[in-house]
Amino acid sequence: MQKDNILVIGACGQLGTELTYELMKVHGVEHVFACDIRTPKDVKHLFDTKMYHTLNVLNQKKLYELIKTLKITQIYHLAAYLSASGEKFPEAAWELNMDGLFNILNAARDLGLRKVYWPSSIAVFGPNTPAIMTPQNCIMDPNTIYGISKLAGERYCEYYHKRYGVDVRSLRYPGLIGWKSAPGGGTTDYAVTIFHEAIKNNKFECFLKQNTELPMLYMPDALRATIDLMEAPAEKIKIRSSYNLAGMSFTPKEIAASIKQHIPKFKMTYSPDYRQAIADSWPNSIDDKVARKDWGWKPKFNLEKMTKDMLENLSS
Ligand code: AKB
Repeated sequence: MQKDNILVIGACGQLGTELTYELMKVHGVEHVFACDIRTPKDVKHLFDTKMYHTLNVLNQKKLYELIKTLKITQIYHLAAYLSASGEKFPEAAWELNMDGLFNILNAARDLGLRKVYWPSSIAVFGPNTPAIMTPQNCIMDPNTIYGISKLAGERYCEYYHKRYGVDVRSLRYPGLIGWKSAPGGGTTDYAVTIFHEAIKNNKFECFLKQNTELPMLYMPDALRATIDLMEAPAEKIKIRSSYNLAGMSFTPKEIAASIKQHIPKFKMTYSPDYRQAIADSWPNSIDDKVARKDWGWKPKFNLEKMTKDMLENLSS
């Protein structure tokens, strides 16, 4: 059987960098291509320039050309503005998040791609969503541009699956935490920066209040969930909007306490900014039983295991 050729769009981001390398382990180095808006010169510390291509996903003509030239059969489309940067640039965020997705869904339909992955987020939920163990289906009233674009995107994914048979799959990521790549523009980013600051300076000023509980997921779990979902037989994928996905939930105070177990001198202060309102509109915890049942999802990391792993890897 012909091997799949994979294109990762938004490959220089927090998830993209790690996912590209994980996909190479599954599909082989020569079958995975990374692209992003940056020039090859700017990303040579991340990728071998032979497998890297500069692409603005809003340029449909170039996107279609690249898919044809590289004989791409699967796309992971990760390029997006996140919640905090989306509030700074709402129009640009809407354009990238929506038109970028349309270009990918249309390419899948027009060029016959085998599969598409597109991430959604807990940002699809809003102030009237049940905040504790948020179910798969419930009131969804996001009040950030990012959340609104992700919710609209979910509806489009389901529509393209039903109407055109596009095999599109998606996960509603919580905040992602990893040590290999830096996040950018998210409300949950504090939970990554805190580790770097704890190691460098033994202190961190958090932009959220101490008791703001949010759902989070450690990167090895996020990578496994993404690849397991994409490798699952199509008939197991019953949800074509996006699956709830959970790892752990914690507050800034709890993650600080967990870090203090390893770095007793660590001190946390709080100076909430505009991101507090975004966090307050999101769930505290997520019920992911549908993902568990449909394709066997199960997280491996809790707060303690993640803290130990993050500190060990960042310190070395
Ligand atoms: C953000 O904080 O915007 C993202 C997300 C939860 O989707 N990490």
